[in-house]
Order: sequence, then C-alpha cells, then structure tokens
Amino acid sequence: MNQLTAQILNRLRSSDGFLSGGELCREYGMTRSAVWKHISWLRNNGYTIEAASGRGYRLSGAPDIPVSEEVEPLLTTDRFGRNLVFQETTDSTNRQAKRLARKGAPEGSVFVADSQTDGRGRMGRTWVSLPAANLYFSIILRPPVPPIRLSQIPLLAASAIHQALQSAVDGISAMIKWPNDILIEGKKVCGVLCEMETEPDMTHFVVVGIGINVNLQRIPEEIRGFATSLMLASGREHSRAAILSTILNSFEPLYEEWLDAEDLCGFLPYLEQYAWLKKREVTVEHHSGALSGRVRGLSSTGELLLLADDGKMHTLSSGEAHIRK
Ligand code: BT5
Repeated sequence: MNQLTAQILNRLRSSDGFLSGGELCREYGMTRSAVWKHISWLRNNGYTIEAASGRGYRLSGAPDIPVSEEVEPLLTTDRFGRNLVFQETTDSTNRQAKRLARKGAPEGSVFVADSQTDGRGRMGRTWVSLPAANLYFSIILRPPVPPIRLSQIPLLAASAIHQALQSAVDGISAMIKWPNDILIEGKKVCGVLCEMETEPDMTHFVVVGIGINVNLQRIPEEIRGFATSLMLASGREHSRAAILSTILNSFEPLYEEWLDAEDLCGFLPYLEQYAWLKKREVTVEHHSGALSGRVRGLSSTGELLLLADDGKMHTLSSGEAHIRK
C-alpha cells in the first residue's frame, strides 16, 4: 500500500461517520479523481468503503490480513512490529527474516506471510502453512547477551504467546509444552522455531518464528488428530491482525524484563503454572537418543528436569516429549 493510500485509510479509520471527498481533497492536496483512485485501490484490496452522495466516504470493513496498516494501530510497543513486512506468499518467514537481519533490519522487525511454501519446524520438519487463515511470522531480536542465554528464548516467546492467546481468545485453556509449543486440549495450536547467528561471545541476531493456526477450519490430513486452531477451540473466527498485535504487545515487555534478568527465574512460576508436561510420565527424544521418566519441572535456564526410570535426574536442553500412556 503506498503511503498516501495508508494515510487516507487511517483518516477514514479515525473518522466517526462519513468523511467528505472535498475534505480529503483539501487535506491531502489532491483532486477528486485522485481520491477516488485511492478509495478504489482500498476496495480492490478488501476494504469496504461506503460512498454516499453529498456525505462522502465511510470505512465499514477491513480485510483480515496481518499487514502493517492493520497491525500498527493496535500496537502498544516501542519497537516490536513497528517495522513490519508482509508478503502474500514466501518460502519461510524465518528465512526471509534472517535475510533482513543480515542486512541490518532493526530489533523488533517482523516478517509476516499469508502462506509459506516451505514453512519449517525444528530439525527440518515441515510446518503446514495453508493460506488465508493462519499466522506465520518471524521477529528479529538483537539481544546483547552471550549466546549461552539464547536457548531460553523459545520458552520466553511461549510465555508471551500464551499470555496473549489467553487474553485475546475467550474461553480457551491453553498450555505451554516444553520447549516450544502451545497446546489447547492437548492439541498443538502454535509452534515456535528460534534460529540465530552468533560468534562465540556475541549474538548477531535471533529470529523467533511463530506459526499459529488461527481460523483453520479443517485440519489437514498430515496433522489431523494432534493439531487444532483457535477457531476450532473457541468456536469463532479471530482477527489475525489482533492476535499478532496482542502477541507483540505482550512479548516486548517480557523480552525487556528478560534482558535485565540473568535467567528465566522470574518467569518460572508462570511457565510452571501452565506446563503441559508437569509431573507427567514422558519419553523425551533428544539428539543422542530417548529418555523416559517423570518430569520434575524446569531449571532456572529452562531445561527440562527429568527423573529418569533409572533414578537419575537429567537436565535436558532440547527434545521432543511424548506423554507415556
Ligand atoms: C515447531 O517445530 O513447532 C516450530 C514451528 C514454527 C513455524 C513457524 S511459521 C513462521 C516461521 N517460519 C517458518 O518456516 N517456521 C516458523 P516442531 O516442534 O519441530 O514441530 C513440527 C511438527 O509440528 C511437525 O512435524 C508436525 O507434526 C506438527 N505440525 C506441522 N504443521 C503444523 C500445524 N500447522 N499445526 C500444528 N502442528 C503442526
């Protein structure tokens, strides 16, 4: 959307009733036919704008597309989401955000796509990324902390997402599944993929990639049975721009608190309260095998504490936990 169109859109948005064409012409120093071109562009892109002779224009509907013009008015952040790039289709928002980060994009920049052709999970797994219903976005962070602290970011992001979903979606009861999932009634609604570029003592950037099934109505075959969406869980549609802005609004202050802290200690009570794995019997697949036992909680830096069947306590920094029947 060009800048002038965005300004006209914001002007329409802030106007209570009809706004006369003449007023728009005066305010933006343009002819009636130029105003008309901007209005047509907005209509062609999903905005509902009523026109009444003698009264002017009134915005009565906006498309549910998480573009900057829809997200920005809902932000309470200083930096998160203030630079937001939207693309209809991309390979993976994480890949695009990494590209932007290498070019120097500022902290808090967000890359959003309506669909992904190569959405990724951890360890090269696929993230099912159908168009027009869900959220796929990646946030660029530049934390001035040693790389050893970065493994805490997925849980920090999960806390922010959890807080946001609980406040934005009435009637759901979401849980955080270590290390990077949000579940509703045991089904996955959101996954987080953090990728980073570092030197031994220095962090260049971290990209926090977040996929959320928002208005997905039919769960695709490959994830049926263990995935859900906000719509299926709550019984109603949700605005993607609203969900995205709520997450950015809750993430920024948590992130700033975390930067000033040394570890996740201040966040542990929340993470423990909503921990899906709390006290459960699990098998955790990790890089060098699988380990079974009972979950005892989280360490101050976010590792899973597992009392294994052999009686030994293990501290796991990553892995995939399956509940044992
Ligand atoms: C994750 O990996 O859960 C991280 C997913 C991150 C996706 C976002 S979308 C925006 C950004 N750009 C990207 O390319 N990625 C990020 P993991 O824990 O490895 O879980 C992957 C597994 O979740 C898959 O193997 C499936 O079993 C399941 N899965 C795939 N798509 C899903 C979906 N849409 N909803 C729920 N589960 C899904």
